[in-house]
Amino acid sequence: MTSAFREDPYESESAASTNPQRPAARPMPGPRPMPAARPMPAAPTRGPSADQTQIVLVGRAGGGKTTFLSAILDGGPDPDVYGDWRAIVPSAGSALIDELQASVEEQRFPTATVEAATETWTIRGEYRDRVRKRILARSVLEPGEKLEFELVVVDPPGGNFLAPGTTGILGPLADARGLILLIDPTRMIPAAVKERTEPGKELVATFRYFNRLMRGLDAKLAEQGNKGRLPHHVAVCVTKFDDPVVYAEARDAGLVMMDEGRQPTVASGDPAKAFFELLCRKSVGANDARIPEIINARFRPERLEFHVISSIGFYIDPDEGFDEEDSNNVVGDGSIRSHNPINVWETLIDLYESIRSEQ
Ligand SMILES: Nc1nc2c(ncn2[C@@H]2O[C@H](COP(=O)(O)OP(=O)(O)O)[C@@H](O)[C@H]2O)c(=O)[nH]1
Ligand SMILES: [Mg+2]
Repeated sequence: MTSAFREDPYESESAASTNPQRPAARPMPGPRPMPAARPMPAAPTRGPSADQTQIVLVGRAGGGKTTFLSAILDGGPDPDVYGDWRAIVPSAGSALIDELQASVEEQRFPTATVEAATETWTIRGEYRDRVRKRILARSVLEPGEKLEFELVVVDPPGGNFLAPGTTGILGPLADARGLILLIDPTRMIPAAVKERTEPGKELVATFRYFNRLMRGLDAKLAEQGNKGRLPHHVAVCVTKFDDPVVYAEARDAGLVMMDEGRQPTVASGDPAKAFFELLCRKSVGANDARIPEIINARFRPERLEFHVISSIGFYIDPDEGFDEEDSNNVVGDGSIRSHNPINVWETLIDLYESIRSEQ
């Protein structure tokens, strides 16, 4: 493929990631670390639904926004670590919810978003009872805390991020407390880009989406009187980790470990950040190498989090468990074999907690 990048945002998306190349086996280090302990908050003083935390998903066309939402709708986080959480959608339903539900039931990816959807979901959670050590070395069981917040779901076609000033998305983005910034590695890793780009089509560089979004957001907030860095809490997420090309890249960089023996993962925090930086540095789009430094300059470092996620996860055989030789979760026509999302709910809850810790 040539290195020319085109302006048209609506490049075609390959439906399935089916790379026949199998990565070589390599031993993986120990179990997943527990997330850093958060201070136990005092009993909430406000009514549960008073929390209007707005979190918005941001990412290029085909980057995995809608599929991320289907994993939120269809699942929950690891209950041993996070307790019980679920998403409650408006009872009136919507075209987006219908499509997400149909895609889950039919074990396929949601269809490409054509019309921007903006709706509010309620995220409700209850942490497990926690054992706390008190003075005099006595262990005390504290009841798990109940939480509820609003997730403002803005799911525009990714192309809207190329012209943010005219497509009405800057308002919700400027109002949001949290951004989930999806980075699609299959539009960066040369082998993946080559495999997926149709002849005659050129790739819109990730940097173009990112740069226009940043400039638009900066301008909008400056109009509202913001000085200095952007105020958002940001979860930077490398998506599609289950894709064989993406997995191989992370594994070859020595960043993969087994998640409690279940399936491979890249730990959130420094390892995920290292993978994100490596992808930007090696990307087919030379300008993508600048994305990490721009993120560091635009947002406050203590409000940045890094995750490597997959909205579908790897294929896990119900009897045999994970087998690298048979781990491709997307087959043939784009059917999804099993539902094992990695770090999707965890990203959402961690981001919410990061916002809440400053409220
Ligand atoms: N392997 C894999 N592919 C994914 C994943 N999420 C999205 N995709 C692929 O990317 C395509 C676009 O995803 P979508 O969620 O519609 O992206 P959006 O345009 O950002 O909403 C899907 O049709 C899938 O082919 C994932 O977690 N794993
Ligand atoms: Mg979409």
